[in-house]
Amino acid sequence: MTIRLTAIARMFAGAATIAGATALAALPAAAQSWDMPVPYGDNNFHTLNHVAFAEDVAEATGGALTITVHPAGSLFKHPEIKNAVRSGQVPVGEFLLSRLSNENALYELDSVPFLATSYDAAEKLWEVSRPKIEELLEAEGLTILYAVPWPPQGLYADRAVDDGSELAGAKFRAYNTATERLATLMDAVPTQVEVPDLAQAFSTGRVNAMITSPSTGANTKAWDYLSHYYDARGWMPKNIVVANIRALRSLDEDTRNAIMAAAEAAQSRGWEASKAETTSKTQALADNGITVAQPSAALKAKLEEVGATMSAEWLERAGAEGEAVLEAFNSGS
Ligand code: PCA
Repeated sequence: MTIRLTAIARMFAGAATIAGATALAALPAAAQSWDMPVPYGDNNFHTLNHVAFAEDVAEATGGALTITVHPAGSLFKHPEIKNAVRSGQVPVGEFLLSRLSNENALYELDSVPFLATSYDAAEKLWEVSRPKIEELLEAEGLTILYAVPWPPQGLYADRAVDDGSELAGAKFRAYNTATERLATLMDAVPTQVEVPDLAQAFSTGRVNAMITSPSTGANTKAWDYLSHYYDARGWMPKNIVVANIRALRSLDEDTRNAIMAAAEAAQSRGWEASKAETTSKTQALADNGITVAQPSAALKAKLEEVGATMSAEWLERAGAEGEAVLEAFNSGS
């Protein structure tokens, strides 16, 4: 996975000219510090990847730029992070890309069930959808630093689920519009809960089922309140790290280059970490007493039926633009 440097170079062409014409540009830049709000906890592989990114930047710039990662929505809550970066309250931040689905259906493509369920497919999906997503974010003054998928999404419940009917009426934890819709189509009742609030929501009975990764299940000790995990491999939603373009432009060129190089490394490291988590965290669920199983043929059929409905609904919302991206995804493989 590589960051497309051409787009970045284009973005900064103007800034370089202005800086070059200024005597001040020759002065050494004062040390700067950036705050980076992220939604997930400090034991999560995405968060650990951001910490390594920050370390890389500090090292490459000789301490000229230090980035402080604020985990678990501690600086800004998840729903506020994108706007905090857009408005310049913070220069950089992370969020789940598909949370922006109400702004444009393309943001939600990675959460359409059974479209891309392997890392290779997820990579291709990102390649074909990235240019449009980049354009949409740039129009808001944001640039993409890196994007990393969660491991494939599986079904957790406090009961055995043999054909899906067991979930009728269950309180189903959702993390975006797509998981809300999925819950409704499974005849369950969706409730949005952020990961930092998950353990409490389960232990107080606010929810009793969810679809998420083995990582999130293990990070939140799902074995304390859930009994079954079905490795359904439904989709692989991505977290995205964006920076405010004005904030990037305010840095000298060396510092900017250090950020872009560290971002490229973070993207590769993140995808590898995600792959490793798929195995290690599924094992952790089993080791801690969760019944880990493949979905039955009936459950699979039910999930696929729900997925087909959601794909059709997505296409309708995404229109010709979405269709073109989907065609590119389906071609040549
Ligand atoms: N974990 C996040 C998003 C997808 C995932 O695997 C969550 O459960 O909110």
